[in-house]
Amino acid sequence: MQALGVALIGHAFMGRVHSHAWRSVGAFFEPSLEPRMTIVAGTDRARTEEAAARLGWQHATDNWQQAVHRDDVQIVDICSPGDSHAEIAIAALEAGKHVLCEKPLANTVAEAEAMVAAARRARERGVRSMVGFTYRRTPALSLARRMVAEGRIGRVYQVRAAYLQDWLHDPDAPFTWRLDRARAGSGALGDIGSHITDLAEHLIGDRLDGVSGQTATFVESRPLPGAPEGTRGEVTVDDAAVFTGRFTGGALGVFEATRFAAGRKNALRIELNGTAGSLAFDFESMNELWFHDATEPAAGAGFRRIVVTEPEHPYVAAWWPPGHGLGYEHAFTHQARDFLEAVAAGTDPEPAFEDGLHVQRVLAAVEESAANESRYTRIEPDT
Ligand code: SOE
Repeated sequence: MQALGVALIGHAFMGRVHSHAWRSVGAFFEPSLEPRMTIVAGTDRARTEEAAARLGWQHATDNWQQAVHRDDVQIVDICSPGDSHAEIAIAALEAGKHVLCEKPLANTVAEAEAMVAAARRARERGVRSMVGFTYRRTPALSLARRMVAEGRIGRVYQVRAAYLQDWLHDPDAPFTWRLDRARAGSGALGDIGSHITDLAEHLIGDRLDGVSGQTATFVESRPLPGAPEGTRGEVTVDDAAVFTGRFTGGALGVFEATRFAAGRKNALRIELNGTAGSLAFDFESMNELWFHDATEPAAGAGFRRIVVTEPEHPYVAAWWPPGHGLGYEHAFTHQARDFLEAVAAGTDPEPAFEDGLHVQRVLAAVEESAANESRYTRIEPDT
């Protein structure tokens, strides 16, 4: 079997879960190409060497350019903060390397456009690219898409999507790069709002054609780790974002992304209501999909729970016997498998950079709408 060398850029949370995926994909899926965990790049040499040893990478470097341009590297996997995505992805594509890039694709629409242009030029030379909207590959959500495509809920009227976390609920939770607009692009909106935007569109197979949004920053500064006691970093992104939108096919969407939903840890919830029924999912119970068949006689109808652990369910056959559920990390292994298969087949993996650019446009439109008071209809105060 042909082996392809992988260079991982970044080794924090996303780098660790991607490392797990590259390590496990061969053992469970027998992909047509074998990924070789060639090199990991970070910003600090000692910490990157330690990460390489712990996560299973052959080499470590504090110079991403060096990793990208190695002759024994054919895939570049970008897990670094958003402000580095465009530069690394474009350099890698120009060097003829296939690119998997974490979401959101970029920090701005302009960067995402440049990345799409580079991806298109590279595609003509057989070089593949993909953006990591990984939740698409959670089996219950892949099943939901299959059921929508099969017409099980009919024409979709409404989408209700929320991504709720609470890791910033404590006002003294430390400052991180994710709270710095220059590094992260936006806050909850881009980090987790991007996921539900992509997912809603992917599940119903339709695009948003406009949005109306509001954003808020509830805690304006936070303790700066490593700085003298009392030093605080300014939060320059949204803590929460809400928006509504219309899909081109006529469905309505309601979206909510927040890091302040006390008690909600990683509650990615999505519900679809259609002419023939409804589907509902919550990542906190990720092996379950709820389905209501509105064509059944009303007396016996109601939401029923599908436990998505059968071999007939997407991706599941490669793992455990029925009932032995999967976790957060498994979708990343599915993503690595699908990426490798597309490279082997000479086809374009999905979601493409074009999908990432479209989501970037939605995020920018939400911010523009939120900033534009003239599009905000005020309610007369009580007299
Ligand atoms: C942090 O909010 C985060 O790690 C996101 O960046 C990921 O994309 C999501 O999978 C989990 O939450």
